[in-house]
Amino acid sequence: MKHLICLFLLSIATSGFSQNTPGLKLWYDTPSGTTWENALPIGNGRLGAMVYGNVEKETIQLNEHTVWSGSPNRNDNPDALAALPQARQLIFDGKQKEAEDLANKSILTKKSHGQLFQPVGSLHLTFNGHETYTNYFRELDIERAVAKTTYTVGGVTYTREILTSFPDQVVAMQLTANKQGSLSFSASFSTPQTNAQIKATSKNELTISGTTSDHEGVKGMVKFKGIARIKVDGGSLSSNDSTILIKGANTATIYISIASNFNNYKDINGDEQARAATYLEKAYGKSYKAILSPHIAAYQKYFNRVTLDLGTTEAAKLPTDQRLKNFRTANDPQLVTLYYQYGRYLLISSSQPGGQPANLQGIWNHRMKPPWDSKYTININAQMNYWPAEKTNLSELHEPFLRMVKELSEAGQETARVMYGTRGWMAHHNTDIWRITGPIDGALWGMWVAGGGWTSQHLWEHYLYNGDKKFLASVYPILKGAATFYVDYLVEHPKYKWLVVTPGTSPENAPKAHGESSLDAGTTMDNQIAFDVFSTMIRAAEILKQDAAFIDTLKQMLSQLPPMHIGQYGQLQEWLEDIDDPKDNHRHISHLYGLFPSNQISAYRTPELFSAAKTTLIHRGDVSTGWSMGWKVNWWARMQDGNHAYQLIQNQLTPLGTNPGGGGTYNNLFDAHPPFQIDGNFGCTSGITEMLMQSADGAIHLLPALPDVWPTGSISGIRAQGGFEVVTMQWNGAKLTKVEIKSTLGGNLRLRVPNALQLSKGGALKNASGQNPNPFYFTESTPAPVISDKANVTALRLKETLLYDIPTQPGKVYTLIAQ
Ligand code: FUC
Repeated sequence: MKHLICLFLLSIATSGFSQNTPGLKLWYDTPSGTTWENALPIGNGRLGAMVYGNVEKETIQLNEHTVWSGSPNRNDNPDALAALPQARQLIFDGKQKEAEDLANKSILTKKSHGQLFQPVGSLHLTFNGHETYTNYFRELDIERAVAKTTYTVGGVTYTREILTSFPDQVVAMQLTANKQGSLSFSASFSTPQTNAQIKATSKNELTISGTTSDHEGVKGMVKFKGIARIKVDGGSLSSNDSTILIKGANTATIYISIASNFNNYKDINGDEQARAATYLEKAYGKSYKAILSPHIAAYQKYFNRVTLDLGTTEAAKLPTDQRLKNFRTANDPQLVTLYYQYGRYLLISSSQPGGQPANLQGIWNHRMKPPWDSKYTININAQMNYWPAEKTNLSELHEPFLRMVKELSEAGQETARVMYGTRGWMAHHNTDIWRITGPIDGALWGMWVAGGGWTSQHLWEHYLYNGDKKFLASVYPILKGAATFYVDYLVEHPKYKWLVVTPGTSPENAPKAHGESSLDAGTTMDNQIAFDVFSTMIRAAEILKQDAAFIDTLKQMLSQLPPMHIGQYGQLQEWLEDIDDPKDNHRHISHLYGLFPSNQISAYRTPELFSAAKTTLIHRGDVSTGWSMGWKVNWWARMQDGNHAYQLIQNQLTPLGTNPGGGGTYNNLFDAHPPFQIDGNFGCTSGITEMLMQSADGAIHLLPALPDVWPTGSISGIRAQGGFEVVTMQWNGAKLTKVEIKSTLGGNLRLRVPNALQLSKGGALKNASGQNPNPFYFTESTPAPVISDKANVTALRLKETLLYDIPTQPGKVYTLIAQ
């Protein structure tokens, strides 16, 4: 305890001095070697590169976001329609295993189980004579989106800087030495692609041209072209078949352009050659410096919107991999800040408007057959990638995901019609760049029908943050289509008479009581998603004054969905039957969708469910796969338990191998499922925001889950629903000292805070009660739960808070200080 107090004091003492401390950099005093997860990621949303920082043999591994195996294809299974009534009957008869067998035989796809996101290749630079070196240092500066490697050989210091330019759409690398004429190296390409050619096309240009692979019966037809062109100052350039030699240069600049023929999920008639050449010609005319500044400006337009200061300690002075090793025992709040901002860096770098959404590995992959094909798992992982988008002020970067939802709504109409005989649209648990919507992998995983329902909620979330009615009107048909699928797919449960999704699953979990089959009727997550799909659709229709008759149908059906159930152990039931195993520590806790990202379970409105959610979280335990721990940070934040949320951050921020049976973090701060999966990075970044601010449950809750280790700090730039932006929020001794909130849309600002505040210009704040009149904070009533007779449910004791209402006007900033 004494030790802890000392740590707190140290943290208080040094907080606020982040300017003088290591900035937002990942840095190391050793090269990556052959370990891809040591290399540093750079990206511009379309191009991704992993920079190894090796001295004698440098590798820059390259990706382009549209380089996927296969070509436009669908994977519906039309046999499903005939099998559907029998599958339902088997489930209602308690023969889940037989239903699963039937689904495997007649509902699962007979075609592609999804295509592969594939690498383009790597650029290799060989520096003969650089085997022995001193003063080694490499870094990724996430304030500038530039990576750097520097070292000394024979008294000469060599420096390499590399970026993936946002405006110029090329990878640009500059190599310098502090002595004229010292740069001599060779450059060559390699690729794991089997259908590709590499050649030197002139004394300073290398090309790589290829077509992606066939996979699962789908012909590989994405053509890609990569060009690396080198410009030197001094020295000489020459080439043989496939290698460029640079001798005695003062500086060298390498421009890498990559493009594909991909236009959209239905069209691959683009001209990859012309595209790659156009980007290259434009960039090649510019110096590295001329590429650098606009790149930094374009990046900082997003990145600089949010700053976070949790204090800093001596621990921050060590290289990043050392800090990761020490994090569990050291007090290193600045590592949390770094990790938080790294999540934002990764989203900016892997998801840009007009491009593809960040996939399982964002945009960084070196394998021809990456884990889970590096595609989009939409029963959690792809959504998690976008949890930080709105709240960390990167709303525009949500666009690739939102467009994917639109494309799924197009592709998924046929799936809904052909497989289930419904109107509307749906998707199962996975998709890829071709927007497949059929069920894949096996019924245990694939027989989940809520991919459309859940992803469509991101459209609503985008509206709630920005209040753009035009946007809402443009996506209204997608919301309506998602709801229409449910209208047709729901059936009456013969025993309980509720309307249930069946077949459905609680993602990837299979209760022993059901013969370890996941197929069921009315799983809690399916009910919660149907609840959200209907209630958001009703609200969208009311806002846009449309479809009155349809709203009546939805309201009627909404009231017939199963309520949540609290089971014998006081847990939130995962299934309609009370069959949860309190020892089950499955990574998916899908029934807590209702706690986060949804808001059906609330500390204030549904205290029994809130208590049951906590029991469930405790049953499932902490250590798990990386993404599961990331989700748990958000859940414990919603439980208003900052110390437990922090414990999950500690679990996540450990080197891989530290958590027996669980995930952790690689040296480059990539999340480890394991293997690398980027969702955990994004999930944790969202969770850290949720610890400091939540906009849910009818109010903006400030410091809802502050852990004891961050008694003092500040954050600026995060956003809340209803167009509110936290211009700054400062706290000291776990009490808010100053809060400035900008209202962009006007409306009532309801704040829940841990200590009494007043307007800075003087004047008391009005205490709030009842439903928040601000429509962006409307809370849907959650039906009363069904509670087992055996359950002992007591409402949790909450920390005391104050609730204020402040009327706001668009464009105005409201400054509050502690009383
Ligand atoms: C889901 C998860 C796995 C993994 C995969 C990509 O299937 O259950 O843990 O994250 O997606």
